[in-house]
Amino acid sequence: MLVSSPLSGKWTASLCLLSTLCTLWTPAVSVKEHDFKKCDQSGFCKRNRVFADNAGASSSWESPYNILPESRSFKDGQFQAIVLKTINAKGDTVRLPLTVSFLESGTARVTVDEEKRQNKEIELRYDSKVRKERYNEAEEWVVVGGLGLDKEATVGFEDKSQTTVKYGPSSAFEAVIKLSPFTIDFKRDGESQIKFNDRGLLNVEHWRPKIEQPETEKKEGEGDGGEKKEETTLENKEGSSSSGEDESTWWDESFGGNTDTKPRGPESIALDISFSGFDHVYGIPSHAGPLSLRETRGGEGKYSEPYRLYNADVFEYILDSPMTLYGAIPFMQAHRKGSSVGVFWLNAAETWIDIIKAKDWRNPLSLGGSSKTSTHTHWFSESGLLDVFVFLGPTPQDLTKKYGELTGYTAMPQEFALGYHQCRWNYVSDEDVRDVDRKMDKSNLPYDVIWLDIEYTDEKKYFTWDKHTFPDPIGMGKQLDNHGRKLVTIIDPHIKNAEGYQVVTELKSKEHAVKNKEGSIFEGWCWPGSSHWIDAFSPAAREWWATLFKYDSFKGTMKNTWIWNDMNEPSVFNGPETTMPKDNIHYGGWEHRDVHNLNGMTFHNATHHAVKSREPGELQRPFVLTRSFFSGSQRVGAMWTGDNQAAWDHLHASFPMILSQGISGFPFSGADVGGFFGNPEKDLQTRWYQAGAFYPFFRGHAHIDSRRREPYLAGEPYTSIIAAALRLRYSLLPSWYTAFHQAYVDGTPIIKPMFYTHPGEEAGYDIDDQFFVGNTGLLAKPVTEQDKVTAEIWIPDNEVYYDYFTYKTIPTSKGKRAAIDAPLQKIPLLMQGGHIFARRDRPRRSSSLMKWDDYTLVVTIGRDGGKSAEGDLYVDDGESYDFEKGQYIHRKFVLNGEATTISSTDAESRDPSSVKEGDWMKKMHDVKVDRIVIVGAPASWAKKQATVESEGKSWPASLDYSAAAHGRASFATVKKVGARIGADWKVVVS
Ligand code: NBV
Repeated sequence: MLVSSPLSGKWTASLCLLSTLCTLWTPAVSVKEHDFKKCDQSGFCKRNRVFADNAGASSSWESPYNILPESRSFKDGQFQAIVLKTINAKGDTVRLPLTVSFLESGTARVTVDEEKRQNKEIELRYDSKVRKERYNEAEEWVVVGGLGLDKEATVGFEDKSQTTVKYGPSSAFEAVIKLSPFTIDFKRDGESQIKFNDRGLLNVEHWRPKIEQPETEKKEGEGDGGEKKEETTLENKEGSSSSGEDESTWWDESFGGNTDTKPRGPESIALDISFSGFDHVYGIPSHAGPLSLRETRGGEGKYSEPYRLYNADVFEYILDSPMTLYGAIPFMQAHRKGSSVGVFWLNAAETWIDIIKAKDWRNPLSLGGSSKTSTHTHWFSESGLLDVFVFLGPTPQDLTKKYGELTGYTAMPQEFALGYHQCRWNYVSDEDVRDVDRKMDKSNLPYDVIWLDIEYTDEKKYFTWDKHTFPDPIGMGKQLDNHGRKLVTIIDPHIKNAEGYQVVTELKSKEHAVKNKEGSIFEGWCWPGSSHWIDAFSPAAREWWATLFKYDSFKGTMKNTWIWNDMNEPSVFNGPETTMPKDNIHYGGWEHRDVHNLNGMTFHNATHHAVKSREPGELQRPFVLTRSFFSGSQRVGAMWTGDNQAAWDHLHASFPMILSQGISGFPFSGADVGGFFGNPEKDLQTRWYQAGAFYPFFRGHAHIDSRRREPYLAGEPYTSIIAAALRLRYSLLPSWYTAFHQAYVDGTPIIKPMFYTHPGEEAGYDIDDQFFVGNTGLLAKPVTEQDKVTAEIWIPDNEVYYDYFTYKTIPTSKGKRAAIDAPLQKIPLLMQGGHIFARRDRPRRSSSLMKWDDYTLVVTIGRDGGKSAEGDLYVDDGESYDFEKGQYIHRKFVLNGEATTISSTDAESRDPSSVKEGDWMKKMHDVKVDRIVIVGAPASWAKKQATVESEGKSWPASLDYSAAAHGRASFATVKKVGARIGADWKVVVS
């Protein structure tokens, strides 16, 4: 049988039966766009766009959705009513229960369901395999808190046309719910921010019986990539054929040779959401495009397709595109000066989002009469509930915090996970791994983790090793452990369908696999050839999955082995759009269509819990990387942006993508350093390492067909420049870890775009190639263009900025672009005045070897001349969950220029006696602040001395002062400070 892989590689099934040869396919140049649907090839997308066009074209358009006035009730923070949808000219209606919940957090939630109808024909239509209701379990996977109802919310006004509810902080928020047609206007301080159904595009495709027609009228298939398909033309009982609706895609729908049987027929939900007065919207990752989202209905500089969220293995993806990628976070933020608001569309089915921006007309004679832009979005999902959370800000920080309250914050990773990861498809043997490990050391290249891709297995049978190439995995693991290093092995969700393979035998006999539409185990093609897929929606399947990771089950793994989940969209080579048929069935009788975008997260989650329970009383925080994700995935690990290319434009595209992840609640993200496909030129590889040193997840990776490119192979000067980038990352690890802690506490992104840090500066709203790192004041703009030797960094405020490496004061001011020298060996990196951040400067081979090293603090004097600077440092054992029991150090550093002291106090004002110190905290008594570097130190310091006061003692420390020269700022170094990092101390300069 010939299988043409939608991954656009060409190989035959017979080759893949000999699975080691599976990799002999030839990759194509770029993604085959026609392997993935365009909107007009996806029935519900096309129908909803047409719906919008018809509505927009008619001046008399009226949304057919009205609230039944007498159905309204309001109790304990919840408004409930029945929305009636008029479905035909006769005036027949369908009842849609509406709930608007006002949450204590100030977030509102709007849910529209479909009332189950006593309709025999509908009942008969479905056999027992498919669940007969709209999918309503996304919340169980995604939402972990923040659902408490706001009992203070009150009805402010009600009459026969509307109900207005006041809610939120100081009742400053308002939801004006209009009855006819049904609309909601969300206001803050009386000003409209977000409107639902303002354009009348609400569309709930109600369930209806399928009337089989005699197969007389056949027509050519639509939307199947040009192939012919046979399809019965159907007529709908409720008369909508005469209403002009396009019914051709209501039932069976074909694409690329696959037919989706759609047993429940059309059931999409759609809504227009307008952001009043906002002309920037962000979020809804993952897409390879700009951070500030583009318009999608054509025209210059605009896309003509909607943004799509349908997790897929989009091989060699194209850039600047709204095409779907591997993961989906349906959280969108709108931003303008003075206001940030957002919506979270909780739906796991295929989703598309149109964006248009329009000038609002305003009477020029009225006050504030200039026209402003509003962003009008239109969301459509193929099935499930309409379930939308509304956030009224007003700051970007409020949005990330409130969204995280619902979906959870970033898991606190082990510290090693922030180090450098060395990966390739594949290290060919355990000896190869040991060799790379030795060579990294020999070349003074720090790293923490080495990775094994699919070739380590015995014929792609996960949980096994190829005995010829990896005869001694334990010996390999031990060598790595000697330097505190880890191993990551890949485990994918497709399980090889092979005789005698225990894992597949159990998967089948215990019924833990995804089923096909007939209710038998689904079989498809992936790396191992014929495969089955674990159904991680099933609790029993997840329990079984956990047994496979036990050390005595997955032999050859050790405590320093961690896991990589790939292909979990899921990728199915012979499936529609490289994934599973939508009519497959999951645990609970839900169709794959309903849960598709959750699939990757359930698998990632199952692996996370499996690894966490490898042995009783497991103490380490798991590390599991995922390719596919959904809202909530941040709670269980890291993600990367998939199969990019060794090309400058892919390097450039990585930052908008990672910044988008950050503001969308999943900041632990990175892109393959060096580019997955192809062979980077040395300068590209070098620049990519400099950029990667600023990815929250920093991993070099390469395709099996690419040339070996471990950084020691680059040769000089490249290897040394890459080593410097790695060292920079390692020295700043304390600050990266502190930033991760902040993300864990309140969802703050780890690298932050300009609109997030400077929400009042409109010129920064489009900027997505520079960012601040955590709370350090470090402003980076890694070079992502070939032959570029200067970087123009946009300066967002009137602070003082210093070059990180030269201490040169940057002659600039707010709103200007400062030209920074950036020859190949230099990363454009500035320090904003007014901060204090921590480093560990001693070069080591891995992060765990730095565990007991002393700290350097860097103080940057701001434009107030040193009256104040602040920063913090969070440290814990970097491995266990003891931090949850208070076993951590969290310091706040303050420079107070009046009295010229730099002090360290507990950042959370904890009483030291409240925590009984465990082993790690005790050992941290030996860890000190070694040096403090003060960049921009006042000239008066030239003649001053430093005294350290801590724990009832005081002692002198040497203070070296260097005056400003040749554009370089003055700086001072306090040496051998010797105060404990965990104690209160003060350095007095007098
Ligand atoms: O497992 C092989 C690769 C992996 O290296 C890559 O990082 C993933 O994104 N995997 C995809 C499967 C096939 C890629 C063509």
